[in-house]
Amino acid sequence: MPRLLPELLAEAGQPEVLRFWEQLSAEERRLLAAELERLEPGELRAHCEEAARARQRHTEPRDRLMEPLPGEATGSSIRTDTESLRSWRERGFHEISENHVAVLLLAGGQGTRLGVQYPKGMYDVGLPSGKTLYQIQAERIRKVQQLAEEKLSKKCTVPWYIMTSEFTLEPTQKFFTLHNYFGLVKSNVVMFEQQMLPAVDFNGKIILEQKGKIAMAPDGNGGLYRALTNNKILEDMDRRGIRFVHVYCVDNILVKMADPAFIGFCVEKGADCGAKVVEKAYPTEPVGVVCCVDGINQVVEYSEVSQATVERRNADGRLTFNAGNICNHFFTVDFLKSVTEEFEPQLKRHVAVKKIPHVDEKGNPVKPETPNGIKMEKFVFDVFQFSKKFVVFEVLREEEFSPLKNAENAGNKDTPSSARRALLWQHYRWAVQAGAHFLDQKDNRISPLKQFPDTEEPPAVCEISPLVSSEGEGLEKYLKDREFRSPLLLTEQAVAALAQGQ
Ligand code: UD2
Repeated sequence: MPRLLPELLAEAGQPEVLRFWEQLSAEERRLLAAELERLEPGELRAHCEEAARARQRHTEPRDRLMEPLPGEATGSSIRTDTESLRSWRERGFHEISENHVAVLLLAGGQGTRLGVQYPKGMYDVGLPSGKTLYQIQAERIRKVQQLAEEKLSKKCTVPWYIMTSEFTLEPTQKFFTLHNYFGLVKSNVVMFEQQMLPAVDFNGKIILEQKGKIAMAPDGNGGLYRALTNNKILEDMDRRGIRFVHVYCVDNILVKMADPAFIGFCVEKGADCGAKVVEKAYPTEPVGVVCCVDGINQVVEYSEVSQATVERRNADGRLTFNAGNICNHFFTVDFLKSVTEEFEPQLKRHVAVKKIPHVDEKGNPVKPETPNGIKMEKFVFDVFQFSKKFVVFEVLREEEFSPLKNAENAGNKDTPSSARRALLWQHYRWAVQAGAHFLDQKDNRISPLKQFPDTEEPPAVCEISPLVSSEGEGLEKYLKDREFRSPLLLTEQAVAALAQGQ
């Protein structure tokens, strides 16, 4: 046994972790030792003790302190005059063309609800093109760079930072290599790893998933701030001259990468932090609500609000807490520096009580039927409380939010098919708005629908490559007054052919 391991574990108050040591193979011992050596004993002890206490702790419900957001903190892509929208977009494109903007993907989650063994970004929701979430996002970055270059006649780069975890780093790297970084320059895609923490039982003891393996979990998407420091990411941003970062989560198929309107809005308002919101679809929708707690604007997560609060309505029938967080955030690099240098240790750890597979005293595997352990997570939005100027930007759900969370089971929302449908409806709308006519099996024109029921398939299948159009712009020249049979796959090659009148 490596000499320091027993000392390390005694100091952390966790000597039992080595109870099966004698039965482990050389390789199992090596892996366990490597995992343990990454953990600092003092921090490990604090983590385990805090987890056990947190289980006992009565979490003070914040409901009675919650108030809806004050109007002046909110901007909107829906309720704003076209001139303001245009000027925000121009400002956003200007910052992009100056190489001031980066995107940062939170991709360290385990995708437990979706039930796949690989990173969610590699998921193919069944689009005609077969594109995965990663490919769609990569192509949207290429397009926003291209649009900024065209508008401001300046070559530019939007670097893509991808936070992974022990579960997702290697497969993500391999996937990007296999696909040649989807046409992006490799050095502009920076992958880094967030920390993992042991899950503990209700007595504060580390759970062994196997005889030689600790049950580890990523430390939540708020692990971002620690990971930025550990991996010197802000230094990398400084070297590139980045000033603004668009942070987003992996599973929203409609995410607008480095959205110029959002970036421009936040910059024009002098914000150091911003969050995009959509109107909540139904009271119990699993999205945090952006609101004001005890005078401070922040997000209260869906798992931490009472049923009565989520169902509260105003006199006009609208939900009182209506601003749904879609995990699309804006930060200035200066603000991220203040968080990593000063505020990160103050971030609250949220407790998740889970069923965690483990081994019993004899080393036999057990799949618990009731919760038996605790995982502690930080949330990415918990830094909003430290902001000097926080703004909220309201966007249209059907244009910007359709998350892939759950496996395809009857009754489930936010599934592969709902994500696929959301994207295909959006592209169908864009095509119809650009003047396209779709034909049915008998070559009759399908009458374009005015209403868009998102539970049904669109009347014609149309998928538009992000390399062709990012928000429905520029399609008239290919589509206006033309007839198409379904499915229409509008790739760069297809539009080149259309441009030549074929
Ligand atoms: C997130 C938001 C919720 C709402 C919803 C919309 C948080 C804490 N909650 O809830 O308010 O906006 O998304 O879809 O942001 N991740 C990591 N490391 C981790 C855990 C998660 O990188 O340790 C990533 C994960 O890969 C994903 C994102 O964070 O891209 C959100 O994680 P989630 O799907 O677990 O969050 P969810 O749906 O509970």
